This record gives sequence, C-alpha cells and structure tokens, in this order.
Amino acid sequence: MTSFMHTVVGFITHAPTASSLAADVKFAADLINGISLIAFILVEGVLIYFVIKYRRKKGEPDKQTLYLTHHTTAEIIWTVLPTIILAVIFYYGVASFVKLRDMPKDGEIIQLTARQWIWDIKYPYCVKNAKTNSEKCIKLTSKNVNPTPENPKALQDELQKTQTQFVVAKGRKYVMQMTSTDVIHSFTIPAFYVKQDVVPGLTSRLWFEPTTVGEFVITCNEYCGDKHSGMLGKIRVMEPADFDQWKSAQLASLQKELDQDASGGPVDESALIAKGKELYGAKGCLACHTLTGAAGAAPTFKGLFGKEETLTTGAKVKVDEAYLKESMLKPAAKVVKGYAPMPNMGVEESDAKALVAFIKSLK
Ligand code: HEC
Ligand SMILES: [Cu+2]
Repeated sequence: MTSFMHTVVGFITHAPTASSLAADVKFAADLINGISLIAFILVEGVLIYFVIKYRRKKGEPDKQTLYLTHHTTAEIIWTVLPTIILAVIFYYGVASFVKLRDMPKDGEIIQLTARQWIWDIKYPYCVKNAKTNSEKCIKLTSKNVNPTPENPKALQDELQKTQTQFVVAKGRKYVMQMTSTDVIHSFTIPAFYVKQDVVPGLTSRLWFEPTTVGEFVITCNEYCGDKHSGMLGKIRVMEPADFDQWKSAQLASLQKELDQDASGGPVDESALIAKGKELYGAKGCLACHTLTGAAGAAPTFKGLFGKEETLTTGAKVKVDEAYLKESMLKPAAKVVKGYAPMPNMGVEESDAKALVAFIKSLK
C-alpha cells in the first residue's frame, strides 16, 4: 500500500532524498500537497462552473432559490469523505514525525553551536596528550557567505564554493546536539529532510542517516539577523572508508598540534599569523572588525596592538597581548567605550594565540 502510494505521489516533486527518512517525509509532504491541489482544482472548478451555468442572463426574471433544510446523503458524504482523507494525512504525518523524533541510541553525537551567522560543530573524535592531559577534538566552522567590508563585491555562489565542508559517512547514524549563543536559528539540511530550531539556553536534537554520497547544502530556516541569508553551510557525505581516512588525518594533525603545544618548542610566527588570519574569517570576526582602519560595528584590528583604549568604565588600558586575549575569551570583562559589548564568539585558548599574533601583525 505504502509503496504504491509512493509511486503515485512521487511524481509530483523531484527533490533529492539523501537520508534514510527523506523518502518518508517527502511522501507525507507530497501527499498533503497532492490532496490540496486536487481539492483546490475541484472546489474552484465547480465554483467557476456554477457561476457561469447559474448566472442570471439578460432579461431573465428573478428566480427563487430552492429551500432546503437538509440533505442526509450529501451531509454523510461531506463528513465521511474528508474524515477519511484527513485520517490518511494524519497517519502519514505522524508516522514520519515519530521516526524523525526517535533518536537512535547508537548514533554518533555531534555538538553544534549556532551563532550569527555561522555553524560550529564538534565531533566526538578527540586526541589527548598523555603528559599535559590536554585534549583536542575535531571541529569545523562554516563561513558566512555574504559580502564583507574587505570583499564588498563577493557573490554568494562564489563564496559558497570555498565553504567549509562538514563531513559525515554514508550509512552511519548521527545525532546533532544543538544550541545557540545568540538568537533562534534553525538547522536545516533540505536533501536530508531534517530541520530543527536551535535555541539559546536550550539543547535541541535532530538525527539523520545519510544514504547518498555527495555534497548538500545546510541552511538556516529562521530569520536571525541581517546576514541570515549567508548562513549557508555545506555537508559532504563520504563512503565510510573515505570518511575514516579523513578522520584519522584530522586526528593526526591535531595530535601534532597538541604535542607541539606541550613541548613548548619553537613557535613558527608566520604560521601562527596565517592561522589567525584564517580564524578571523572562519570564526566570523570579519562581520564586525575591519582590517582597513575603518570602524564598523566594532573597533578595527588595524593598528590596534599598542593603542590605548578607553573603556565604558572610563578606565584606560593599553592594548597588549593579555588584553587582546581577555577580549576574546571573556568579551564582557572589558568593553570599549562607544560600543555594545561583543558577543561571546566561542574562541578557545589555542585560537586566541593565533588571533593575537594576527592582530599584532596588522600595523
Ligand atoms: C557581532 C560583532 C562582533 C564580532 C563578530 C566580533 N566582535 Fe570583537 N568586538 C565587538 C565589539 C562591539 C567590540 C567593542 C566592545 C567590547 O570591547 O566588547 C569588540 C572588541 C573586540 C576586541 C577588543 C578591541 C579593542 O579595541 O579593545 C577584540 C580583541 C576583539 N573584539 C576580537 C574579536 C575576535 C577575535 C573576533 C572573532 C572571533 C571578534 N572580535 C568578533 C564586536 C564583535
Ligand atoms: Cu541563523
């Protein structure tokens, strides 16, 4: 029955279905749209037909309308038929909804943080340094694909080509544990037919099992501010073997970073600056801080190091490494006069080091 209905209704739309539940959800949507379309055509068709057929023609005398108190057969039909149709819609809607909300116990848990206007994810794959006991896990951050003060003519399509790819393996189950640092966002992967609000102060969940290798877009489906339209991520589904290879390469490079940090060996300043520059884009700092000297929503980074800033308290501070670091890790601690406090951008110790080096390099 279900597969027959799938064939009948499936011809209406041809969107890709790339997760284990996509076909079910798409079917429920197509069914509702299909029934609505048929009902619309019937109702409007009969309406137009009656308007034409029973209109009063020129010179015709007034006719009295038939006086009807009730019509049992018609009443039974218009009660029973819609009840059956609605029961069918209800069945398919609930059946797919229940599956969507039933989080698999064996799913791999990916932490997601949304913020204006990017997605941050953290995988449960981590490495440790035995000596210092410090840990690093694989993390990816999307870029906002909107023009910036640095690149005002950039096109979204072009920017999206260099978008960070979130990576998952085909045939594995994933549970996203999601929260937001600012406003309500909505994490959506159209090809997977999944969508869930991401709310500050709350953890919401969503799960999927990708079934098709390829690249799919992630959108934010809740208006979240003026760069909402650029909150476009990308997710790449790989064959499990390729995914495992990607994962071990990532872990190996994290291990290397950890061991370097631990040994306190010579730091490659230019590599650190390059990493800071990348983070400036990846972490979304460019949305507010320019590199050109122009003040935007926040002080420019150009020439910032060594400058004297006046804080909202009236106190003056010299911009040194410690102050820069504090401004990133605890943005509310010291707020520059004339500005609203900066939101917490989820900058971590190791990122802060690179960002400070980058800011120092901008004379
Ligand atoms: C939504 C806008 C916004 C974003 C995005 C943002 N900042 Fe800020 N930032 C501000 C504002 C506003 C201030 C000034 C008020 C304050 O000190 O809190 C500021 C201040 C700072 C300061 C101190 C500057 C000074 O003149 O004393 C540093 C350092 C800084 N931000 C670093 C960063 C880094 C690094 C990022 C990216 C991870 C970032 N900011 C992202 C808005 C932003
Ligand atoms: Cu959003």
